[in-house]
Amino acid sequence: MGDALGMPVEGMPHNEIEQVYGSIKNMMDGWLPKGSYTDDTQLMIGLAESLIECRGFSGAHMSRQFISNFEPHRGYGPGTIRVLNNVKEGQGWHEAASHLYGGGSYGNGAAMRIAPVGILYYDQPEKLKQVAEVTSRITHAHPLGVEGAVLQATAVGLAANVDLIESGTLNKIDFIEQLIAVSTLDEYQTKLDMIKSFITGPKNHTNNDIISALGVGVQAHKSVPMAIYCFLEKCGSYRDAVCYAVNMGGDTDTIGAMTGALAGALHGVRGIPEEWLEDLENSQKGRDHIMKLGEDLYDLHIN
Ligand code: R7I
Ligand code: MG
Ligand code: MG
Repeated sequence: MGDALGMPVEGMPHNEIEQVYGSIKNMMDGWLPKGSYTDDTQLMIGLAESLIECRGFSGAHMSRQFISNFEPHRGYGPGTIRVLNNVKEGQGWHEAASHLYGGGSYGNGAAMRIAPVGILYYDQPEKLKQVAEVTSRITHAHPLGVEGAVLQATAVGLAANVDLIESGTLNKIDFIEQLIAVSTLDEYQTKLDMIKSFITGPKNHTNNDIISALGVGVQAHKSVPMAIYCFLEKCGSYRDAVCYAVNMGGDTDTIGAMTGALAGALHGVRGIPEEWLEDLENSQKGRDHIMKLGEDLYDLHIN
Protein backbone atom coordinates (compact mmCIF):
# COMPACT_ATOMS: atom_id res chain seq x y z
CA MET A 1 0.00 0.00 0.00
CA GLY A 2 2.77 2.43 0.94
CA ASP A 3 4.67 1.42 -2.20
CA ALA A 4 1.71 2.34 -4.45
CA LEU A 5 1.03 5.57 -2.52
CA GLY A 6 4.66 6.67 -2.80
CA MET A 7 5.21 5.51 -6.40
CA PRO A 8 4.23 8.78 -8.18
CA VAL A 9 6.67 10.95 -6.19
CA GLU A 10 9.67 8.62 -5.80
CA GLY A 11 12.79 10.82 -5.86
CA MET A 12 10.94 14.09 -5.17
CA PRO A 13 12.19 16.09 -2.16
CA HIS A 14 9.87 16.79 0.79
CA ASN A 15 9.55 20.54 0.11
CA GLU A 16 8.69 19.98 -3.54
CA ILE A 17 5.96 17.47 -2.66
CA GLU A 18 4.53 20.09 -0.31
CA GLN A 19 4.60 22.78 -3.00
CA VAL A 20 3.10 20.63 -5.75
CA TYR A 21 0.63 18.44 -3.84
CA GLY A 22 0.20 20.03 -0.41
CA SER A 23 0.01 16.64 1.22
CA ILE A 24 -0.40 13.27 -0.49
CA LYS A 25 -3.30 11.36 1.05
CA ASN A 26 -4.49 9.07 -1.72
CA MET A 27 -3.25 6.97 -4.63
CA MET A 28 -2.45 8.90 -7.81
CA ASP A 29 -1.24 8.21 -11.34
CA GLY A 30 2.54 8.42 -11.68
CA TRP A 31 5.14 6.69 -13.83
CA LEU A 32 2.79 3.69 -13.44
CA PRO A 33 -1.04 3.90 -13.33
CA LYS A 34 -2.74 4.83 -10.03
CA GLY A 35 -2.56 2.04 -7.44
CA SER A 36 0.31 0.15 -9.11
CA TYR A 37 2.96 -1.45 -6.97
CA THR A 38 6.66 -1.33 -7.88
CA ASP A 39 9.72 -3.58 -7.45
CA ASP A 40 9.47 -3.31 -3.65
CA THR A 41 6.19 -5.23 -3.55
CA GLN A 42 7.05 -7.54 -6.44
CA LEU A 43 10.10 -8.75 -4.52
CA MET A 44 8.08 -9.01 -1.28
CA ILE A 45 5.59 -11.23 -3.16
CA GLY A 46 8.38 -13.50 -4.45
CA LEU A 47 9.92 -13.73 -0.99
CA ALA A 48 6.58 -14.71 0.58
CA GLU A 49 5.75 -17.19 -2.19
CA SER A 50 9.09 -18.91 -1.72
CA LEU A 51 8.84 -19.09 2.10
CA ILE A 52 5.37 -20.61 1.75
CA GLU A 53 6.21 -23.08 -1.00
CA CYS A 54 9.43 -24.26 0.66
CA ARG A 55 7.99 -24.03 4.20
CA GLY A 56 10.97 -21.85 5.11
CA PHE A 57 14.07 -20.45 3.41
CA SER A 58 15.61 -21.87 0.26
CA GLY A 59 18.03 -19.51 -1.47
CA ALA A 60 18.01 -21.43 -4.74
CA HIS A 61 14.21 -21.36 -4.85
CA MET A 62 13.84 -17.75 -3.68
CA SER A 63 16.29 -16.41 -6.25
CA ARG A 64 14.45 -18.33 -8.99
CA GLN A 65 11.17 -16.89 -7.75
CA PHE A 66 12.58 -13.33 -7.90
CA ILE A 67 13.72 -14.06 -11.47
CA SER A 68 10.43 -15.55 -12.65
CA ASN A 69 8.37 -12.67 -11.13
CA PHE A 70 10.71 -9.97 -12.54
CA GLU A 71 8.97 -7.29 -14.61
CA PRO A 72 11.40 -4.52 -15.60
CA HIS A 73 8.73 -1.79 -15.77
CA ARG A 74 8.36 -1.95 -11.96
CA GLY A 75 11.53 0.15 -11.58
CA TYR A 76 14.17 -2.14 -10.07
CA GLY A 77 17.46 -0.93 -8.58
CA PRO A 78 20.41 -1.44 -10.98
CA GLY A 79 22.33 -3.76 -8.64
CA THR A 80 19.33 -6.04 -8.14
CA ILE A 81 18.83 -6.27 -11.90
CA ARG A 82 22.48 -7.28 -12.33
CA VAL A 83 22.34 -9.97 -9.65
CA LEU A 84 19.14 -11.50 -11.01
CA ASN A 85 20.57 -11.49 -14.54
CA ASN A 86 23.81 -13.10 -13.42
CA VAL A 87 21.99 -15.85 -11.51
CA LYS A 88 19.73 -16.42 -14.51
CA GLU A 89 22.87 -16.88 -16.61
CA GLY A 90 24.32 -19.47 -14.26
CA GLN A 91 26.17 -17.70 -11.44
CA GLY A 92 25.55 -19.27 -7.99
CA TRP A 93 22.75 -17.51 -6.04
CA HIS A 94 24.91 -17.39 -2.92
CA GLU A 95 27.82 -15.59 -4.59
CA ALA A 96 26.28 -13.27 -7.21
CA ALA A 97 25.48 -10.41 -4.80
CA SER A 98 28.97 -10.14 -3.31
CA HIS A 99 30.43 -9.00 -6.67
CA LEU A 100 28.36 -5.78 -6.76
CA TYR A 101 29.85 -2.39 -5.90
CA GLY A 102 33.12 -4.04 -4.77
CA GLY A 103 31.69 -5.61 -1.60
CA GLY A 104 27.95 -5.92 -2.01
CA SER A 105 25.09 -3.42 -2.23
CA TYR A 106 23.90 -1.31 0.69
CA GLY A 107 20.75 -0.29 -1.19
CA ASN A 108 17.46 -0.73 0.65
CA GLY A 109 16.32 -3.51 -1.70
CA ALA A 110 16.67 -6.28 0.91
CA ALA A 111 14.87 -4.32 3.66
CA MET A 112 11.98 -3.19 1.47
CA ARG A 113 10.83 -6.78 0.75
CA ILE A 114 11.50 -8.36 4.17
CA ALA A 115 8.09 -8.03 5.90
CA PRO A 116 7.03 -11.70 5.42
CA VAL A 117 10.10 -12.83 7.42
CA GLY A 118 9.06 -10.60 10.34
CA ILE A 119 5.51 -11.93 10.17
CA LEU A 120 6.40 -15.62 9.88
CA TYR A 121 9.00 -15.63 12.67
CA TYR A 122 7.63 -12.90 14.98
CA ASP A 123 7.84 -15.22 17.98
CA GLN A 124 11.30 -16.69 17.18
CA PRO A 125 13.73 -13.72 17.23
CA GLU A 126 16.88 -15.76 16.51
CA LYS A 127 15.30 -17.54 13.56
CA LEU A 128 13.88 -14.24 12.32
CA LYS A 129 17.34 -12.67 12.35
CA GLN A 130 18.98 -15.63 10.66
CA VAL A 131 16.41 -15.86 7.84
CA ALA A 132 16.43 -12.06 7.37
CA GLU A 133 20.21 -12.24 6.86
CA VAL A 134 20.20 -15.10 4.36
CA THR A 135 17.31 -13.72 2.29
CA SER A 136 19.11 -10.36 2.11
CA ARG A 137 22.37 -11.85 0.90
CA ILE A 138 20.70 -13.10 -2.30
CA THR A 139 20.92 -9.53 -3.63
CA HIS A 140 22.50 -7.35 -0.90
CA ALA A 141 25.79 -8.56 0.60
CA HIS A 142 27.08 -5.30 2.16
CA PRO A 143 26.78 -5.36 5.99
CA LEU A 144 24.72 -2.12 5.90
CA GLY A 145 22.29 -3.65 3.40
CA VAL A 146 21.94 -6.82 5.49
CA GLU A 147 21.59 -5.05 8.85
CA GLY A 148 18.94 -2.70 7.42
CA ALA A 149 16.87 -5.75 6.50
CA VAL A 150 17.47 -7.42 9.88
CA LEU A 151 16.31 -4.28 11.70
CA GLN A 152 13.23 -3.87 9.50
CA ALA A 153 12.31 -7.57 9.94
CA THR A 154 12.88 -7.35 13.70
CA ALA A 155 10.71 -4.23 13.87
CA VAL A 156 7.91 -5.96 11.92
CA GLY A 157 8.15 -8.91 14.33
CA LEU A 158 8.04 -6.63 17.40
CA ALA A 159 5.01 -4.80 15.98
CA ALA A 160 3.24 -8.11 15.28
CA ASN A 161 3.83 -9.13 18.90
CA VAL A 162 1.95 -6.14 20.32
CA ASP A 163 -1.62 -6.90 21.34
CA LEU A 164 -3.28 -3.48 21.04
CA ILE A 165 -6.53 -4.77 22.52
CA GLU A 166 -4.81 -6.00 25.65
CA SER A 167 -2.18 -3.29 26.13
CA GLY A 168 -4.06 -0.39 24.50
CA THR A 169 -0.89 1.14 23.14
CA LEU A 170 2.61 0.51 21.81
CA ASN A 171 5.49 1.06 24.24
CA LYS A 172 7.68 3.16 21.91
CA ILE A 173 10.71 3.38 24.20
CA ASP A 174 10.78 -0.35 24.76
CA PHE A 175 10.38 -0.86 20.99
CA ILE A 176 13.31 1.36 20.00
CA GLU A 177 15.51 -0.04 22.79
CA GLN A 178 14.95 -3.56 21.50
CA LEU A 179 16.06 -2.43 18.05
CA ILE A 180 19.13 -0.71 19.51
CA ALA A 181 19.99 -3.99 21.22
CA VAL A 182 19.85 -5.85 17.87
CA SER A 183 21.92 -3.32 15.90
CA THR A 184 25.69 -3.79 15.59
CA LEU A 185 26.81 -1.03 13.19
CA ASP A 186 27.46 2.60 14.17
CA GLU A 187 25.41 3.96 11.24
CA TYR A 188 22.29 2.32 12.66
CA GLN A 189 23.02 2.73 16.37
CA THR A 190 23.50 6.49 15.97
CA LYS A 191 20.25 6.87 14.04
CA LEU A 192 18.24 4.65 16.38
CA ASP A 193 19.51 6.80 19.28
CA MET A 194 18.35 9.89 17.38
CA ILE A 195 14.92 8.32 16.85
CA LYS A 196 14.72 7.69 20.58
CA SER A 197 15.44 11.35 21.33
CA PHE A 198 12.99 12.54 18.64
CA ILE A 199 10.15 10.50 20.09
CA THR A 200 10.90 11.10 23.77
CA GLY A 201 12.37 14.63 23.80
CA PRO A 202 10.73 18.03 23.23
CA LYS A 203 8.89 18.27 19.89
CA ASN A 204 10.79 21.29 18.61
CA HIS A 205 12.13 19.68 15.43
CA THR A 206 10.78 20.21 11.91
CA ASN A 207 10.32 17.53 9.27
CA ASN A 208 13.41 18.92 7.54
CA ASP A 209 15.43 18.41 10.76
CA ILE A 210 14.31 14.79 10.82
CA ILE A 211 15.12 14.31 7.14
CA SER A 212 18.63 15.76 7.67
CA ALA A 213 19.20 13.52 10.67
CA LEU A 214 17.83 10.21 9.39
CA GLY A 215 17.86 10.52 5.57
CA VAL A 216 15.32 9.55 2.91
CA GLY A 217 17.73 7.95 0.43
CA VAL A 218 17.92 4.69 -1.46
CA GLN A 219 20.67 3.40 0.88
CA ALA A 220 19.41 1.03 3.60
CA HIS A 221 20.90 3.15 6.41
CA LYS A 222 19.23 6.26 4.96
CA SER A 223 15.72 4.81 4.72
CA VAL A 224 15.14 2.01 7.25
CA PRO A 225 15.62 4.40 10.24
CA MET A 226 13.18 6.88 8.66
CA ALA A 227 10.53 4.16 8.23
CA ILE A 228 10.95 3.12 11.88
CA TYR A 229 10.69 6.75 12.99
CA CYS A 230 7.53 7.46 10.91
CA PHE A 231 5.89 4.32 12.28
CA LEU A 232 6.69 5.18 15.91
CA GLU A 233 5.73 8.85 15.57
CA LYS A 234 2.31 7.96 14.07
CA CYS A 235 1.75 4.54 15.64
CA GLY A 236 -1.87 5.33 16.47
CA SER A 237 -2.99 5.02 12.85
CA TYR A 238 -1.93 3.02 9.81
CA ARG A 239 -3.11 5.80 7.48
CA ASP A 240 -1.26 8.57 9.35
CA ALA A 241 1.99 6.59 9.50
CA VAL A 242 2.06 5.76 5.79
CA CYS A 243 1.02 9.29 4.72
CA TYR A 244 3.68 10.80 6.98
CA ALA A 245 6.34 8.52 5.44
CA VAL A 246 5.42 9.22 1.82
CA ASN A 247 5.29 12.98 2.38
CA MET A 248 8.87 12.94 3.75
CA GLY A 249 9.99 12.68 0.12
CA GLY A 250 13.04 10.95 -1.36
CA ASP A 251 12.67 7.18 -1.72
CA THR A 252 8.93 7.51 -1.08
CA ASP A 253 7.67 4.18 -2.43
CA THR A 254 10.23 2.28 -0.36
CA ILE A 255 9.91 4.27 2.88
CA GLY A 256 6.13 4.09 2.40
CA ALA A 257 6.31 0.31 1.90
CA MET A 258 8.49 -0.25 4.98
CA THR A 259 6.43 2.06 7.22
CA GLY A 260 3.27 0.35 5.94
CA ALA A 261 4.72 -3.07 6.79
CA LEU A 262 5.34 -1.91 10.38
CA ALA A 263 1.97 -0.20 10.80
CA GLY A 264 0.23 -3.16 9.15
CA ALA A 265 1.91 -5.60 11.54
CA LEU A 266 0.60 -3.51 14.45
CA HIS A 267 -2.93 -2.64 13.28
CA GLY A 268 -3.71 -5.58 11.00
CA VAL A 269 -5.71 -5.46 7.80
CA ARG A 270 -8.52 -3.57 9.55
CA GLY A 271 -6.22 -0.54 9.86
CA ILE A 272 -5.91 -0.16 6.10
CA PRO A 273 -8.18 2.52 4.55
CA GLU A 274 -10.90 0.97 2.36
CA GLU A 275 -10.29 3.34 -0.53
CA TRP A 276 -6.59 2.47 -0.64
CA LEU A 277 -7.42 -1.23 -0.79
CA GLU A 278 -9.87 -0.58 -3.65
CA ASP A 279 -7.29 1.43 -5.57
CA LEU A 280 -4.51 -1.16 -5.18
CA GLU A 281 -3.68 -3.03 -8.37
CA ASN A 282 -5.50 -6.36 -8.53
CA SER A 283 -3.59 -7.99 -11.37
CA GLN A 284 -2.57 -11.67 -11.31
CA LYS A 285 -0.28 -11.14 -8.29
CA GLY A 286 -2.00 -8.02 -6.98
CA ARG A 287 -4.36 -7.41 -4.05
CA ASP A 288 -6.20 -10.79 -3.86
CA HIS A 289 -2.99 -12.76 -4.30
CA ILE A 290 -1.22 -10.70 -1.63
CA MET A 291 -4.10 -11.17 0.82
CA LYS A 292 -3.90 -14.92 0.21
CA LEU A 293 -0.13 -14.88 0.84
CA GLY A 294 -0.85 -13.27 4.22
CA GLU A 295 -3.28 -16.08 5.08
CA ASP A 296 -0.86 -18.75 3.86
CA LEU A 297 1.96 -17.29 5.99
CA TYR A 298 -0.34 -17.41 9.00
CA ASP A 299 -1.22 -21.06 8.28
CA LEU A 300 2.45 -21.92 7.83
CA HIS A 301 3.24 -20.32 11.17
CA ILE A 302 0.63 -22.23 13.18
CA ASN A 303 1.22 -25.62 11.53
O1 R7I B 1 18.69 -1.83 -3.35
P1 R7I B 1 18.14 -1.91 -4.70
O2 R7I B 1 17.32 -3.08 -5.08
O3 R7I B 1 17.28 -0.58 -5.00
C1 R7I B 1 16.08 -0.40 -4.38
C2 R7I B 1 15.53 0.91 -4.84
C3 R7I B 1 14.22 1.25 -4.17
O4 R7I B 1 14.08 2.65 -4.04
C4 R7I B 1 13.21 0.71 -5.16
O5 R7I B 1 11.98 1.37 -5.03
C5 R7I B 1 13.87 0.93 -6.52
O6 R7I B 1 13.62 2.19 -7.05
O7 R7I B 1 15.27 0.84 -6.25
O8 R7I B 1 19.25 -1.70 -5.82
P2 R7I B 1 20.82 -1.46 -5.70
O9 R7I B 1 21.29 -1.05 -7.03
O10 R7I B 1 21.45 -2.63 -5.05
O11 R7I B 1 20.99 -0.22 -4.68
C6 R7I B 1 20.37 1.02 -4.92
C7 R7I B 1 21.41 2.12 -5.08
O12 R7I B 1 22.17 2.26 -3.88
C8 R7I B 1 22.43 1.89 -6.15
O13 R7I B 1 21.94 2.19 -7.42
C9 R7I B 1 23.56 2.80 -5.72
O14 R7I B 1 23.29 4.13 -6.10
C10 R7I B 1 23.48 2.71 -4.21
N1 R7I B 1 24.46 1.77 -3.66
C11 R7I B 1 25.79 1.96 -3.60
N2 R7I B 1 26.53 2.98 -4.02
C12 R7I B 1 27.87 2.91 -3.81
N3 R7I B 1 28.46 1.85 -3.19
C13 R7I B 1 24.22 0.58 -3.10
N4 R7I B 1 25.37 -0.02 -2.68
C14 R7I B 1 26.34 0.83 -2.96
C15 R7I B 1 27.77 0.78 -2.75
O15 R7I B 1 28.35 -0.15 -2.19
MG1 MG C 1 10.22 0.76 -6.02
MG1 MG D 1 12.07 3.19 -3.94
